[in-house]
Amino acid sequence: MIAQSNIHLALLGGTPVFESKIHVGRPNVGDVELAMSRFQQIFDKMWFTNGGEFVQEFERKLCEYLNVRNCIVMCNATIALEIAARGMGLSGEVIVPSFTFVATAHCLQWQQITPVFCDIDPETHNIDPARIESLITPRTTGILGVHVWGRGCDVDAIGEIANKHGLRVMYDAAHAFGCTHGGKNIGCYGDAEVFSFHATKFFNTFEGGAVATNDDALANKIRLMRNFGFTGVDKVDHVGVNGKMIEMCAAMGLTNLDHVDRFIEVNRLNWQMYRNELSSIEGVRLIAYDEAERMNYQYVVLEISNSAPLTRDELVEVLHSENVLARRYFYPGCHEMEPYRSYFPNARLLLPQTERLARMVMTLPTGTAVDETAIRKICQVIRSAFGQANSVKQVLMTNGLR
Ligand code: T4K
Repeated sequence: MIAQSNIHLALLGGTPVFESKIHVGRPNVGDVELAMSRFQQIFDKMWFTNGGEFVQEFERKLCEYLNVRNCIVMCNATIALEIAARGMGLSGEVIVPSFTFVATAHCLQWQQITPVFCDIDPETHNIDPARIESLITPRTTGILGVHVWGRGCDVDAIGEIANKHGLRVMYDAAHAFGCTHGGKNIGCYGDAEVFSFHATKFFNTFEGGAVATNDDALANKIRLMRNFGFTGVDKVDHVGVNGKMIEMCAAMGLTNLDHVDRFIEVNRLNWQMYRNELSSIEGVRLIAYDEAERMNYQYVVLEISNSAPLTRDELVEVLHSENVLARRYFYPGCHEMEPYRSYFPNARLLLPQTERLARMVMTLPTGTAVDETAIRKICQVIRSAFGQANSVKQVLMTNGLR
């Protein structure tokens, strides 16, 4: 057990608490030997891509796991979002939160669809349905919600608005694999939902993503678009692109899918440990997960309020100097990134909650790469940083924040 006294912080001349870097987003890997034997089979069969056996098996198993009719795997979630948006016929303007990874906005802008940024609910961090209607114009064709941290959007309210105005709905579910909302698996909401299986996600296929939908016609269209629009040998009936997942990634996905419950349990226990360690620290709020739902707990999210002795950015500096690579999320909001910043220079006036949370929110390392000892040490660094806030501020003022 580590003593609760202040650590001699690296920023104040001490030795970093961790010798090597602790990451947010360290990949989880299931059974490496099984993965290797699957990789060997790929070389034995000399079938690398284009709807191979592992991709087909992975899609079948994902449909079972998610209880959804269609799950179309892709090379990554960004391409999956683009193809889904195109398959749904989105055009003109689409309403989207700015408090998200920039891929959510880019998937629209990439195809000349204007992302219209909507503010978020300060409690859920998800798109605020109460703000959507005032953004609808004659050019609006859809709403793209993001289930931030895996916590489901207010799908009922969004669905109602969409029905009233004849809009399509899709969800960026990059954070939400394995989560439920309203007791149903995320993957079944809206016209389509998109998962990311990037290496930094708790369930990964190296790189990868998938579109889940119960709309068979849309699924068929998306399948064609994923493969250049080919409907048969030498026959193209659709504009398409190359969004295919390769066999190596599907093999990794199959291997990790068997361990997904274990990864979630590890994340849940880590999250609980952080909760216990951080509960008494003034100015730090750990984002909670609904225990009535199945959540993946893949993000340990803190809001650092004005009453904390250090700002979020100052705390991140302290943690980095101890080799804890905490991340600011989502910083800055998409509306502050190019080209959106130039296109909509006044967007921030309509996004007060996004602006506020982008200054307050950070994430801490979790997953199979951290253990109880590491979590206790990370929390002790936070306590020590707050305990020596004046000295920390002075050093940062002299050296300048990065
Ligand atoms: N929508 C949302 C809401 C998303 O969050 C994302 C992706 C997408 C859509 C698009 O999904 P994909 O097209 O990527 O499937 C990462 C990921 O690249 C990205 O997938 C993720 N969201 C985003 C939030 O974060 P970076 O720029 O933070 O990655 P990077 O290289 O800084 O890595 C983060 C940490 O993880 C580092 O400390 C190093 C560690 N790491 C990383 C990799 C790649 C490892 O330990 N091993 C690794 O293999 O973007």
